[in-house]
Amino acid sequence: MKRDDVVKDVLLEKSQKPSNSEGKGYASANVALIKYWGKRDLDLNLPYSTSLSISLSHYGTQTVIKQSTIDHDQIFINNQPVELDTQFSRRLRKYLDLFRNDVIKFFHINTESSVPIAAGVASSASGFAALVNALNQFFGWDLEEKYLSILARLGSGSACRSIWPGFVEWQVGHEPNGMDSYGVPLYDEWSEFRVGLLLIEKKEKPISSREAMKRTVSTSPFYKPWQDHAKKQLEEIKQAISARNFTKVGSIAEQNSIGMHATMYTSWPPIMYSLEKTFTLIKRVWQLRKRGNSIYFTQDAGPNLKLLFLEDDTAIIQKNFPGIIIINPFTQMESTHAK
Ligand code: 2P0
Repeated sequence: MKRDDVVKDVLLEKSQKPSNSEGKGYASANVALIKYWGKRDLDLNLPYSTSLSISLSHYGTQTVIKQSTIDHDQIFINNQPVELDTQFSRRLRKYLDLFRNDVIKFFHINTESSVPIAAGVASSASGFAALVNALNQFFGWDLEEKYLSILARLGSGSACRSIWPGFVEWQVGHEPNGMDSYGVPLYDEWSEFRVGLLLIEKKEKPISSREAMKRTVSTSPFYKPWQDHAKKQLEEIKQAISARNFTKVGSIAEQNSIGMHATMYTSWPPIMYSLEKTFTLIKRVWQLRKRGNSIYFTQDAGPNLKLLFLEDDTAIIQKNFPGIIIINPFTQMESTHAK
């Protein structure tokens, strides 16, 4: 099953002609508490297991798309033109190939992001989800969120969770075409829940998630046990979220993340996204826990850490982690603009 076939299935008889002169879309970044790591289908970004994330409200990507007035794509980041042969542009243009037609051959895109690109802070997730939202408005597809999620997944797996705010479960699905593998919101509001972003390094990562996942699945002897454990963790964390049991949510998320990094470290050749600073900060989290503070961390495919804590611990967090960006995932979004 190819990506083009999935797009055809999703769009069916939808118009190829844009309904609007431009389309705008916003999507939050998301942080996985139960991680997606490993694809059963590399083309369709279908995962081996269900993952669960929290979307980061104002922290995300805003994209505006329209028809290009010249005979190639025009890509801008924060209104600055980007070369078409960079890794970023090539990936984007390949994705846009799925949506070119007789009417629209080339696109003009401006994307503004509060998320550093490719530093393990889910920039591709908010980026592709925002792009799908923008395309939906531009073409006037009026798609159900389930289908927006499927289209976003074709750009980047984790993007399918960024279609919704709050806690989102990306269901693994079983169909070969992936039509049952998309994000579903949990609808659990938790106003005291906080995520802190510790940006250690903003540079591009040394190995892409895609390559790292492939290597982990094919070489780590601990991949399968981690997956089996993650299934239990998923059920436990969902119960803990609905019971607002923060200690349980934090400890399951931290264990799941450490387990994922252990599968990478036990791959061959080994993969390690952490830098020395990452370990220093992890130890600081553990010290604070020893002192009785309910603070946990999770780490994605990069050296940066995301801290999980409750509102009451904000002052302690700020004192111990100067420069941390604190996000309230359940704050009301007044506008769709990235801040
Ligand atoms: C996640 N990560 O669940 C996991 C945890 C990083 C570690 O999803 O190849 O950019 O585009 O499907 O989604 C990062 O991988 O990978 C990721 P692709 P993606 O958030």
